[in-house]
Amino acid sequence: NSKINLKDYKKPSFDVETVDLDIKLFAGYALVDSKLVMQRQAAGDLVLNGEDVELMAITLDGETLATERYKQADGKLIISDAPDTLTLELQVRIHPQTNTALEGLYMAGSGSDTMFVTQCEPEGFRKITFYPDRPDVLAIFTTRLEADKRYPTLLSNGNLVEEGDVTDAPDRHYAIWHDPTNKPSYLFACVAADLDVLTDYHTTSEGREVTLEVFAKSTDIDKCHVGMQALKDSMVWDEVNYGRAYDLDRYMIVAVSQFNMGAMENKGLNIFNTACVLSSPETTTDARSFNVKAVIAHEYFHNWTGNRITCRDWFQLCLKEGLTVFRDQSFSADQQSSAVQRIDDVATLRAHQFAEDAGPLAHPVRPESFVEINNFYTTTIYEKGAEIVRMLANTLGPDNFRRGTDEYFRRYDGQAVTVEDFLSALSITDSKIEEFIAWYRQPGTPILSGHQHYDSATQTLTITLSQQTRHVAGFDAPIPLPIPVATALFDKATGTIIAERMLMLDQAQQTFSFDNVSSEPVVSLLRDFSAPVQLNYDYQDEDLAFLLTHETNGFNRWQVTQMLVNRILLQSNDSKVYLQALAKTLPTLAVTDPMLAARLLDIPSAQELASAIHQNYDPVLIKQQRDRLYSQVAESLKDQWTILYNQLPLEVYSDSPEALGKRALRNVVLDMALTAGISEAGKWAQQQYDNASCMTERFGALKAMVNYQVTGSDDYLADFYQRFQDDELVIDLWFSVQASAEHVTTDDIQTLLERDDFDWNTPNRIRSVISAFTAQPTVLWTPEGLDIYTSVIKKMDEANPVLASRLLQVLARWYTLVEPRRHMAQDHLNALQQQVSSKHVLESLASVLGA
Ligand code: B3K
Ligand code: ZN
Repeated sequence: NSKINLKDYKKPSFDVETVDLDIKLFAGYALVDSKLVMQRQAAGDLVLNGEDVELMAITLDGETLATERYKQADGKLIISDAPDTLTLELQVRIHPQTNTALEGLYMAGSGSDTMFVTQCEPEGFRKITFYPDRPDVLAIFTTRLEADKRYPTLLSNGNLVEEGDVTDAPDRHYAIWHDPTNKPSYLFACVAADLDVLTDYHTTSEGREVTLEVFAKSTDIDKCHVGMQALKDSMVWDEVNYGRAYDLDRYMIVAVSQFNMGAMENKGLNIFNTACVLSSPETTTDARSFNVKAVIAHEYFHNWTGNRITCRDWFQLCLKEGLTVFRDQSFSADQQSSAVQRIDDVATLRAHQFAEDAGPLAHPVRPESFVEINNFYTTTIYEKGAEIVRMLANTLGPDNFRRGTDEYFRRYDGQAVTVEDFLSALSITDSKIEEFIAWYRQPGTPILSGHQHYDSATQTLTITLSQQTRHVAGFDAPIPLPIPVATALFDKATGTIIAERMLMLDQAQQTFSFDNVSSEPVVSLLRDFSAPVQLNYDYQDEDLAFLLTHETNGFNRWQVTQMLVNRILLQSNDSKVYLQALAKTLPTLAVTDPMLAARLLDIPSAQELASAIHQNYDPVLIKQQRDRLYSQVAESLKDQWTILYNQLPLEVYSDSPEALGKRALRNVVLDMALTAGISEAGKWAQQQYDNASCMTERFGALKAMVNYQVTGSDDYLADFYQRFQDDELVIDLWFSVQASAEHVTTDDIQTLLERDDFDWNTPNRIRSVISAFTAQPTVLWTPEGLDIYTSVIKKMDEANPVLASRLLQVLARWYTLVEPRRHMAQDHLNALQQQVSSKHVLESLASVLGA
C-alpha cells in the first residue's frame, strides 16, 4: 500500500490517440477487446493499469506479444521496449456480475431486474481493461457494446453510430457509439439495461439542437420531469453566467439504484444514483427534490469544469470539484432565496468540513500524498474547495471573475491542468489572486479573532483582526492566509448601515480604521460568510441580538443566531437575550419569509456541536444541553406555535419558493409544538399525515410522530410502509426515520438490519440505517453501538471498500470523547484494524488511529 506523492508527478511516456472498445456481456462474464493507437511523448516504459482483469490475448502492431516482452505485477502491465508509435490490441475477461465494489463495470439489481453500468472515476476503468488509467491521458473513444436483447438499452458516450442484431446469435444485439471529444478514461461510461426514456430538447446559445434523455425504470419515468427541467435550466444558466454552451448532440442521464455516490459526470452520459435524479411531490421531500436539481446542475456544469478542462492528476481534484460546487451553489442560489442557500451551504460546511479539518483526517484542499484516491472525495476538497473559489470570485468582483473564467476556458480547453493554471488564468486582472494558492496547500480551519476600539475624540473606529491556524502534524508550520472579511458598521440609534467594506486580512494581525464615525457602531463581520473561518469576535450578546434585528442580509441574521446558540451551549451563556430576540423576530418573519424563519429556529445538531469540542466530549451531556435549549425555545414561544400552525394550513401542492417556505416552517412549528407539550399537537401531526398533499408534509408529520412517540405512531409507520412499499427511495426514508429516531436503541438498529428488505448490495439502503444512526451519538458511542457500526464497516471492507472507508471516516473524532468512551472507541477501532484488508479502510484507519 504505497503512498503516491504530488512531487513525483511525471508526464506519461505514451499518449493514446484512439481507443476502440468492444464490450460483450455474457451471462457470467464479459469480454473486452480494445485497440489502442499510441504515440510516445517521453522516455520510459509503456505502462497500463489493470485490476481484476484477466488477460486473454495481447498483440503489438498485429503480432502476438511474447510473454518475455511484457510483465504484469502490482496492477500494472509494463512493456519496456515499445516503439514510438504503436497499436496495441488486448482481450480481457472480467466479471461484472460479481463486482460488488460498484467500480468499473458492474451489474446492478437482482433476479430478473438487472442492468450493467459503469463507474470509472477515479480509477475504475482499469477494472474494465488494461489502460493508462490516468486523467492526463486523453483519447477519442469508439465503443461497441453487445448484449442479450433482454437489455434493449445500450448506451455509451457520444453519438450513436450504428446498431443491429448480432449475426448467428438471434437473441443478441449491439450498438456502436463514437465520442468525438478527447477524454480521460475516468469519463468513460456504458450501460446495458431495460429502461424507459423521457426525451426533451434544448437549443444552445450557439444554435446546436441537443436531445436530452433521462433513462429510468418504466415505473420511475414519471419522476424524471423535475430532473429534466433542472437540466434545461442548468444549460441556460451556464450559457448566461459563464458563456458556456453544450458541445454534443445528445445529453443522457441514466438512473441506477446501486451507486456509491450521488452521480457521475461521464461525457454525454451521466450516471445517477436514483436518489439524486428521481423526484415527485408525492414521493420526494422538498429538501431532496432541491438536492436533485443541484446534483443535475453539478454534473452538467462538469462538462466544462472537469470534462473539457480536466485535472492533470488526482491531487488536482479540487480544480474540478471545488469550482463545480461553487457553480452549482450559485445556480441554486438563483433558484431560491440566496440567503437560505448560503445558510444551507455554510451549515453543511461547518458541520462536516470544519469537523474534518479539526481531526486526524485533515488534509489540504490540494493534498500532497495519498494511498487511495477514493478516500479524498471529501468535504474539504468539495466544500472548502468551493469556498476558496467563492473568495476568489468575491475578491475579483463579478466582471473580473468572468474575465478570469473566460481566460481559463480559452487557455486550457481540451487540456489536463493544475490549480496553479487556474489561478494564473484568474489573475489576469489582479496578480495578487495567486496568493490564494496558500489556501489550497494548508490544512486546518483558520480562527479569525478580533476586537474593536472606538475613539470619540477623533471619531475613529479601529478593528483589529488576527488569524491563527492549528499546526497539523505532517505539514509545514501554517502561514497567514489572505482572508477577505466582509464588514459593515451599523449605527446603534437608527439600525442602518453607515459603512461597508471588504477588509483583506493577509497578515497574522492587522488593524483597519474607519473615519468619520460619529458614535460607536455595531460591527457585522464575515457577512455572507466571506471566508471559511471560525469567527471569534468580542461581541456582547446584545450586539448579536441587535444584528439579528437590523442585519439586512438573511444569511447574516442566521449567523448571529447561531453564534448566540453556540455561546449558550458551549460557553454556558444565559439564553435570555437569544430567546427575547427570537420572540421579537419570529412573528413578522414567519409571514414575510417563512423559509428564513424556519432556519432561524435551527439549533445545531448533536454532531455539529461535537465538532467544536476538542476534548472530554460527553455525548450525553451535550444531548441534555441541546434538548434543554430546544425545550426552552419551545416553551418560551409556546403561544406562537398554535398561532403559526393555524396560519399555515395545508394547501394544494405547489413548488413555488413561498410554498416551500411554508412547508418547511410548518414542520418546524409542529416539532416545537410537540416539544412544548401543546395538547393538540399530536392530532395536528396525524391530520397533517392523513391530509398531506406531498411527501414534505407526510414525512414531516411521520418524523414528528416517531420522534415524540405520539400515540399511534407505529400504525402510521406501518401505513407509510404499505403505501410506498414499491418505491425503494421512500422505503429508505422509512428506514432512516426509525434509525435516526430520538429514542432509537441498538436493538432497533439490529432489527432493521436483519429485515429481508434490508439489502446489503444497495448503498442507499445501508446509509438509510447506518448513516442515519450516527444522528444519535449517545447510542453510537456505546459498546453495542460501535459493535454494530464497525461490523458493517468490516462487512463492507470486502464487498465495497469505497463505502466502508466513507463510513469509517465518520468515526474520526473518537479521541475527543470523555473516558471511558474514548478507550472503548479506541478498542473497537484497534479490533477493526485486525479484521480489514482494503487499502481504502486501512489508510483511513491509520490516520484515524494516529490521532
Ligand atoms: N465526480 C464524481 C465523484 C466520483 C467519486 C468517486 N468515488 C461526482 C461528482 O463530484 O460530480
Ligand atoms: Zn463533482
